[in-house]
Amino acid sequence: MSLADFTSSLDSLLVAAEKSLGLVADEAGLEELRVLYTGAKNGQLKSIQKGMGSLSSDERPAAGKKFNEVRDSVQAAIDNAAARISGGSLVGASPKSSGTKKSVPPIDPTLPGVRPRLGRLHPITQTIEDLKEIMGRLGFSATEGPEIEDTWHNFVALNIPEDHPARDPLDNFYLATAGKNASDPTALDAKLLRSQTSTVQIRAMESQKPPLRIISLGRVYRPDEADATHFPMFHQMEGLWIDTSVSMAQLKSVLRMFATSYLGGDVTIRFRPSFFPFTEPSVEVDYFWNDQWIEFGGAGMVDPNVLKAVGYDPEEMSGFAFGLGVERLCMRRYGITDIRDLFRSDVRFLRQF
Ligand code: FA5
Repeated sequence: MSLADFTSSLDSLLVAAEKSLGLVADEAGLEELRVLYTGAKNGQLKSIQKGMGSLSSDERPAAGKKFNEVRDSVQAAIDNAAARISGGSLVGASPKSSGTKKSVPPIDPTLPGVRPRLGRLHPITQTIEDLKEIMGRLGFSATEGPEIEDTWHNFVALNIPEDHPARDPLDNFYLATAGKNASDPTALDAKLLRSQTSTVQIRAMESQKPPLRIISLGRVYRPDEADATHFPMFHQMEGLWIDTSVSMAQLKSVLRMFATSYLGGDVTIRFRPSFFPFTEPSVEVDYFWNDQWIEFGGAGMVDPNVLKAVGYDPEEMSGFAFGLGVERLCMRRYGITDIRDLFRSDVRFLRQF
């Protein structure tokens, strides 16, 4: 066989294939034509391909190129016929898609689309936004402080002396920072992950003149063992109101108003006498839920020593401060009974809120 004969057999085959495939009307007929032209054993393409063996080695590259072109065109005609029979169309089908025996599924434009799944804010983020909104209405503006703190802001300025158990390395995440104070938690510039947002009280008073009415929401860290109401990383909302005559009665009213706004008018809260080095007198605040009292915060009148540490005059200024557990508030609001569920990153759980 000459190259010319080889080429003309392929041209004739393609003309016949395109004609018959353009007319075929059902799947059975299409299958017959597919076997006739491209059948692996006795298909017409196969038998013409065998003729390549009798061509000279100079002619073979051109013959192979021609063969591939015709084979791809036949396959494209088969694919188009399949799409036509099943009611779809092959938009942009390329001859390179040869080899597939499957027909392209028809497109039904009347079917509803696939609804994209919308993301949502984590319940703690939602809670933080809600708390800011409520406290904003009570006249508190939001401010922020760093999560890596020094011992001055986390302890010393808050009237927590060097020998106080709250400063114990076992109760805090001190950082192994480079420098001479790396291993000395008593140094004023030793660094730790803040254990409370009360640090931001100090930062706010250091940088602003009174009167002051701020809140600060953010993460805090303690090496607490995780259980249903404790987690080693959690969030607090700090509040601070400093003015010439702020009273404990105002503190209680603000916390009561806040609790009924966020948790609902039927929530029962109570104040218990307590102790914090940076407030005097001090209270802890509980809500009643599922037959028990659960503590959700600490509060009190800012200790004069704290006012002195930031350069305020305790004879002129007074104030109250509070620090509330954001998770405990979120749990009561949404009926979450185990804090750990908030941090398992299980979208099936988180999608509910
Ligand atoms: C404090 O952290 C004080 N800084 C609060 C304060 C601020 C008092 C201003 C006075 C003036 P306490 O350690 O009790 O207090 O923590 C406050 C709240 O954080 C707790 O009531 C609780 O709701 C929450 N909390 C404490 N530890 C955890 C924990 N491991 N996991 C989740 N929430 C916690």
